[in-house]
Amino acid sequence: MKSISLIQFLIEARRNGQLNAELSLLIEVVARACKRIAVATGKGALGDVLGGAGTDNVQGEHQKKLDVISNEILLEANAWGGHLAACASEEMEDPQPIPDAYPKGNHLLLFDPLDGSSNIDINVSVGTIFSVLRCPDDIQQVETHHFLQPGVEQLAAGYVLYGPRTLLVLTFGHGTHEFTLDREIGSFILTRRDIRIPAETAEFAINMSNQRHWQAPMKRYIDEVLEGVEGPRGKDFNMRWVAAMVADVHRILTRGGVFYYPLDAKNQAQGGKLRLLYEANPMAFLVEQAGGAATDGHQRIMELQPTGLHQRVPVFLGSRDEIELVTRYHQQDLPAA
Ligand code: AFP
Repeated sequence: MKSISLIQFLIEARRNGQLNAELSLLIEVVARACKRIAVATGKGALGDVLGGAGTDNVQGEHQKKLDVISNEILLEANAWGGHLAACASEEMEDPQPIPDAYPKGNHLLLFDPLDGSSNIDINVSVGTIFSVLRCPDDIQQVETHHFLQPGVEQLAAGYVLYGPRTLLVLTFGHGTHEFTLDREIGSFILTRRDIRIPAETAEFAINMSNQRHWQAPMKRYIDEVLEGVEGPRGKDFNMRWVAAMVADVHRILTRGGVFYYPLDAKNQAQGGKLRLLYEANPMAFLVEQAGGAATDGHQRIMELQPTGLHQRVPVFLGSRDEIELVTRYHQQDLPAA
């Protein structure tokens, strides 16, 4: 079978009018930066990159050395490319404008440089998540509010999964596609075109240790699922939880399933656990483009109007039938927060 590299794939998409040259080059720059992150994560103790950085990020979470390294790699790679007006990251309180020394473009890039970083030290999968927005025209200086666009405005989104294989999963609104890094030649090669998520599933992902903190609709849904073949659902379910959203979403894009991080008594004050702009929205875009669904329990994630750069939301995504059911339980129980 003739292999298609990421660059060839993007050139074809440009010829088909699916994306413009600037966006295509921006995706290439992000992919190239992620190859460097893959090398850093792969070195582990040999590269002195394990353990804490001794600092906290804007969310008050302890940063790992690799969180900081990955953030710097993405910032540096994107600063000079000429395709961006500014970047925003989980690791930085405010957006970072492109330095004056470099040409500026008309895109905004948001990223979680290393999602699931508590997995790093135990050698389990982690990933980078990114989202691309258009920068409004005639902006002298990019400010936080320019990033506060609903997910339906995303031009592209994707993640890179650093696992046994390094994979890039990408959408620019024309399906969701997977590329595998061929480490010998250093290129991402198309390995799945137009991924589809089955509408039905019997596999769910949730952190069950939070069960006693959940709201009534979540408790009801999981209680029914756990009753298996004897319960109202009439079938046995299986559970998986990697604790790195990228890996859990990748499983869903491979064999179906659902991922839940609901509102609970512990995260209620913050509005949820996962970040809207650089976790929930890009994942929702990828999942919807593969035929799945993504809600906050009440409405489509991609239609939420963001109110803050680091805003958190409840997340329910994956196989469509299951997401519709769990969303219906929430809608019947409570008005949207
Ligand atoms: P970290 O990047 O701090 O490890 O958080 C990962 C994450 O944001 C997401 O990738 C996981 O799905 C989720 O948090 C895991 O949360 P719990 O630790 O509460 O299970």
